[in-house]
Amino acid sequence: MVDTIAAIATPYGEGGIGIIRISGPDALEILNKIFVHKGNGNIQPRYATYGSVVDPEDGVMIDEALAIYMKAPASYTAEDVVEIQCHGSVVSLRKILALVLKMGARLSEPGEFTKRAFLNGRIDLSQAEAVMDVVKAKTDRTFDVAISQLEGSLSGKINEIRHHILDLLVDITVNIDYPDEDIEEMTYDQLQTSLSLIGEMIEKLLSTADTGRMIREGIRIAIVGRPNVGKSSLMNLLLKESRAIVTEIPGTTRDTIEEALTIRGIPVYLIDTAGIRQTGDVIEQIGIEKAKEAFNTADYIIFIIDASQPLNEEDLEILSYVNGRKSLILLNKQDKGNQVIATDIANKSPNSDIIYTSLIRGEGIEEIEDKIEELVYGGEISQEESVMVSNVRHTELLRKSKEAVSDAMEMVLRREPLDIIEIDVRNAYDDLGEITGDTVTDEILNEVFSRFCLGK
Ligand SMILES: Nc1nc2c(ncn2[C@@H]2O[C@H](COP(=O)(O)OP(=O)(O)OP(=O)(O)O)[C@@H](O)[C@H]2O)c(=O)[nH]1
Ligand SMILES: [Mg+2]
Repeated sequence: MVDTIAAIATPYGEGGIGIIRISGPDALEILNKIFVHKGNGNIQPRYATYGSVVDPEDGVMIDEALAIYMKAPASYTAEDVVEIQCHGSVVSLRKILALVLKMGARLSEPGEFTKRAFLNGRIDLSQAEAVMDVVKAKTDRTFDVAISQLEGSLSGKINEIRHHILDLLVDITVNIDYPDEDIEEMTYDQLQTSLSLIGEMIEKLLSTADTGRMIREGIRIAIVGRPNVGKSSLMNLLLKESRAIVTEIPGTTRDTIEEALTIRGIPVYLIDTAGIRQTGDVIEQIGIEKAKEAFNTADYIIFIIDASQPLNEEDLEILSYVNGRKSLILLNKQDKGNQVIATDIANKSPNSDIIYTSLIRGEGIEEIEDKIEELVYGGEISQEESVMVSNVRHTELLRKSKEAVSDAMEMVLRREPLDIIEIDVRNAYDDLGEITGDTVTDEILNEVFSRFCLGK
């Protein structure tokens, strides 16, 4: 027995309109009890009807509203859905919701509308997850990836791979069950070919995971260096506003400053830090500890050196930590002279990119943004790549599936019996099924939908 759920679907606050959403077998009946329409006739599916919401017990009108009825299965949840559009007032929305609940609906849990859409087979699990990504997207690029997943791009790819695995499973099973029949015998060579093809397909999807994660979740970039090299100047330039205090006094920034911004469609959390040096100042010392913490937890480091002066010990010490991290080194203050050149530091942190900048003149910002873009797209994945794995849950399942394929491959090479190989192939199939929700436990479902907002 499915009950009828309701929730306020629009954000809490003032707005032109607000929407209460009802889904379930009693949705229309509840609407009819509380809605008095101005015209004649009944509420028609897919028409907006103007009227007012009235408490049937005392006849008191709550608000003017438009009611829209979407008849099952042509609705978001594939159940009967009613939306009541009233004024975007917290009071009106709360009162109407209370009335709807009094008429027999239950307050929905977070994500329950979307969960029903999934349970009723209208969308698969990865599409349901994409709904929340669409709602939460802060940049164009994040939004594009989420929309494409919602449209089923990832599901399509996963189903294609699962189809290949299923074909293989059928062949294996037939060979196990009817070894003596006159069917084409499965050779280990054939198995090997199929498994490596499947492995490659999974690998190709996995190769988009880093980029996908960064686009979905954003990247944390820490700006570090000794005092007075231009860290706060960079922060302000990238933010295009005067957020951090910039002075010629070393030790100006004492606390870490974190700001969210968008660079070329990528969500970025930028952290300006206190200049790292030996100091007796207690406050500055705490700031430096925080700077080190930001350094340790960042995805990407921008290390600034004042190139108008020779490298000092502090620079060299920071450089030794930068080495091995994904990082960009700026040789700043080019306008004031050039005491440090790329070759002086290249061997001390061979994998860092190095750029010459004059932040006071705003020179080098384009190149810095280029590097951030490169970091995210890795040079291999194009901006237009449509199928991208962005969700950590999906990435983990793809990895598990890939491992199962590798295990199966190992067994094939060792010429193990088919029924043993079959177990791993089946695992690979089920792992991918967890992405689309074909093979999924209630626990996972609850976990996924608990992260949704109310009314979605
Ligand atoms: N000539 C020159 N001066 C610069 C450049 N970049 C920054 N400065 C100046 O250097 C001084 C320090 O800049 P900040 O951005 O405050 O440096 P910081 O690294 O944040 O310093 P702390 O917060 O003290 O660690 C300011 O006077 C800036 O105007 C540059 O490219 N050339
Ligand atoms: Mg500063």
